[in-house]
Amino acid sequence: MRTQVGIIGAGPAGLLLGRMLQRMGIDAVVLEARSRDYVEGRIRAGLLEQGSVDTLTEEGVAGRLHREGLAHDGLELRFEGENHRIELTALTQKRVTIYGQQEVVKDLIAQRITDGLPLLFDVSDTAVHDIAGKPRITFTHGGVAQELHCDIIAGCDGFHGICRPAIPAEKMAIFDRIYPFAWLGILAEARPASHELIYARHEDGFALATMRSETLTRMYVQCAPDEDLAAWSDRRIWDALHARLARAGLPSQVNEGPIIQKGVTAMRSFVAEPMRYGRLFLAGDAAHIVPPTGAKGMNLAIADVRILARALDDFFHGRGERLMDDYSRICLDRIWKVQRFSWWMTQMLHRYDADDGFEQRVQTAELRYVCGSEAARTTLAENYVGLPYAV
Ligand code: FAS
Ligand code: PHB
Repeated sequence: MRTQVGIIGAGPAGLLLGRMLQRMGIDAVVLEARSRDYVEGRIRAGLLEQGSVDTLTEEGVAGRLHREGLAHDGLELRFEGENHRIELTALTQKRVTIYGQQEVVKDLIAQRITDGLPLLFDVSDTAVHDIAGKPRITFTHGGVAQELHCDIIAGCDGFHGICRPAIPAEKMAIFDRIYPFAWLGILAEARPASHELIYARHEDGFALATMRSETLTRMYVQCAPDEDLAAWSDRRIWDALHARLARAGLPSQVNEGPIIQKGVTAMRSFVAEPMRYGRLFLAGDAAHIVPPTGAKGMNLAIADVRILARALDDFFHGRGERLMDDYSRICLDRIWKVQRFSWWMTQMLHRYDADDGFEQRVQTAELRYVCGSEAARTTLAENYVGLPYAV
């Protein structure tokens, strides 16, 4: 097999890159280890920055997003029983939209299949070769060993993929922070606690009330990093949510209902530099991980592939390799700003067990400052709705 760009991974990064290249007249093959049902059923991110919505709209894959997505103009910070609204749109003239990552993935897969473009599920034994020269991808599909010759390989295979490890360790710098807690997330058939997101800091730990629709609520509670899901009965989860999201003197807003999905998400900040080696380019979680407190993971993947697609457009259409050479630097500028914001939201809102009281007081002071200062609220808002794109 031969193509211009071999894309490994059919998550948001790989699928959106494939769509962008298609519209630029560049051939690509997308290889995915899992089944279509699996990738379309994976519950992950839920919030899209304004830029991500605009990008998906430009790429002609946002029809359902505009019909079913929930646009938000604000979010709520809750601590010490007080509620403080951050007026995102009034401060930035931008909105955020709730639309599950799996819905984005479904829309991109449907578009690629409708267009009859190569997207292979259930591939195995994927390996990259000669990434500094004439790249090849070998893999097994349908029990048959295959070889894909390409000019460029896009490593969109997530944190546990094979592309990042294919870059010689001595050529990479790794930056890694593992937080001393995780999130236990639930999906429940119940009305959301509020029409906007609620980020709550509580002495028992962090909680987040978000949603997927008017009748499907998505909620998270801080838990131990090695939490045993079996230790959290439905009752215990609901009790923790009622307690951590409580407003002084007011009834709980949390609506209970059948929990249809539970999972524990580790909290980590990770960056691999650079994001390119020869003809291999990393994008999305293959290169970086952010704690979900800032709602940035999927949005950062979209920002990466916007730059990669434009770089490959220049390369394949005779406009040179300058953007390819600048790819990593441009991506990393945004990535580290987003890492900072995600780390800042995480350290401001979570309980640190090792704390002797100092961090807890600094957290309270920070939250009070943010809620009391329009400049500070604007800073939070402009990072949350999404920083301007460099390209
Ligand atoms: P992805 O991991 O989505 O996609 C990579 C794809 O590559 C996968 O489909 C995988 O099967 C495939 N692959 C891997 N190895 C392969 C191989 N060898 N050959 C072929 N294919 C291979 N972000 C938020 O903003 N908010 C959240 O609440 C949130 N929750 C999350 C919960 C979990 C459990 C996880 C793991 C992540 C969460 N994230 C969240 C982050 C998440 O949304 C990522 O940022 C997003 O999926 C990044 O997209 P991709 O880079 O495309 O990687
Ligand atoms: C979600 O809706 O899953 C979500 C929203 C905001 C976050 C994290 C997760 O910060």
